[in-house]
Amino acid sequence: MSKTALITGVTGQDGSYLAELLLSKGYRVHGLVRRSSSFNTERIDHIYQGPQEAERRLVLHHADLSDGVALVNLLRDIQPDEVYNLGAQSHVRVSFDAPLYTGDVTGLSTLRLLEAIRASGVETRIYQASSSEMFGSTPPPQNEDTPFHPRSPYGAAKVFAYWTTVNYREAYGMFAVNGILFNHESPRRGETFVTRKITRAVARIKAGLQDRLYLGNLDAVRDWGYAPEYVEAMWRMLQHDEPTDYVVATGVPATVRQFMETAFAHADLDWNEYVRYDPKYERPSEVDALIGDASKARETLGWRPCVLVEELARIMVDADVRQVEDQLAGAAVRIDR
Ligand code: NDP
Ligand code: GDR
Repeated sequence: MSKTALITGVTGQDGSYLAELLLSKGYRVHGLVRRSSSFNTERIDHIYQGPQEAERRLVLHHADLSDGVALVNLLRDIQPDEVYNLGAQSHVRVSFDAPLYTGDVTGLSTLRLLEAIRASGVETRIYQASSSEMFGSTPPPQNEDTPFHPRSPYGAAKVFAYWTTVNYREAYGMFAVNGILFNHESPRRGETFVTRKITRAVARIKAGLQDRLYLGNLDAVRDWGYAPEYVEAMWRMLQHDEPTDYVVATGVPATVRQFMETAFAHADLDWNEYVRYDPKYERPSEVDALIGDASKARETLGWRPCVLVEELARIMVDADVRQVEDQLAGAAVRIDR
């Protein structure tokens, strides 16, 4: 019997890779999509199956994480074996501008989902997308025993969601796990996160479409991994016998400046000519350094990262260069007509 999974945040970077992974394993995948006035399914269009298709294995449902009743109904109808809670307002800088909204969607929604599981009576395992941002100002290396000290409304909301998940495991015996994932990127990364902002700008500068890139703090240290490998870790957590929490990281530190240098160098560009500082991109309180120790995931789940930060930067630049070339070719065809 094939398994059934529900993914919240299926239209996001991780949701799209996870949906691909689960489909490749024979799952029937249900995705929660929030209503938008414009299309928001670009990352999953290539695996989309319309309602008319027979044997549909990817089914999308309109719902919002703020709507607890919709979550109960959805769970009762779908009866998933596994739930992956990836939906969130996931931008740290934006969480300072929209703190209450972030607290609601990123924090309280995890509680809504856990309560919806109880209310619907569904027997399911649940993965919570926890974050290295919870460690905040606690110095690296960070592992599962490192104390949390969040530095943003986003980080604080994720701490609430983390402890709520632990509590439902302890109080109700739910198979509920936290994956504490460090930054992970890909060509599908949202365009306003710093890696993608940089690689997209490199591609556009190379094509003559842009001549400036404005950034904030270049000294922040992050541990950047490759998103397709990280969704594999999520899946492994739910296949293990025991529900417990795991750090997922490469253990390799790099500053924003180093990522930027690698990306520009890969396109034979000198970043000094193009990059300028704008304080607008600073945060009221910054997370200086995140470097993960993923020994537990390696030893318990057999999970290991392959793509490290320099290769990651090159993969992302190459993908953005191809995307800009395709856009320009498309525009040329339209002009020809
Ligand atoms: P994205 O921002 O790419 O995706 C977030 C998803 O959540 C999108 O599908 C978005 O929908 C959806 N969403 C936002 N608000 C709501 C809402 N009110 N109701 C329903 N869905 C909503 O994030 P990532 O894929 O990068 O990350 C996945 C999860 O992992 C997030 O929870 C994030 O906080 C967490 N995380 C991410 C890390 C990373 O480095 N990428 C590291 C650690 C944790 P829409 O497409 O319409 O915007
Ligand atoms: P982060 O990712 O905050 O780590 O959260 P982001 O890419 O936004 O920032 C990384 C670092 O780069 C610095 N920075 C800039 N950031 C952005 N976005 N734009 C800029 O112009 C810029 N200039 C410098 C930031 O100050 C920061 O230090 C990501 C998200 O995916 C979260 O959802 C996730 O939980 C964490 O990673 C782990």
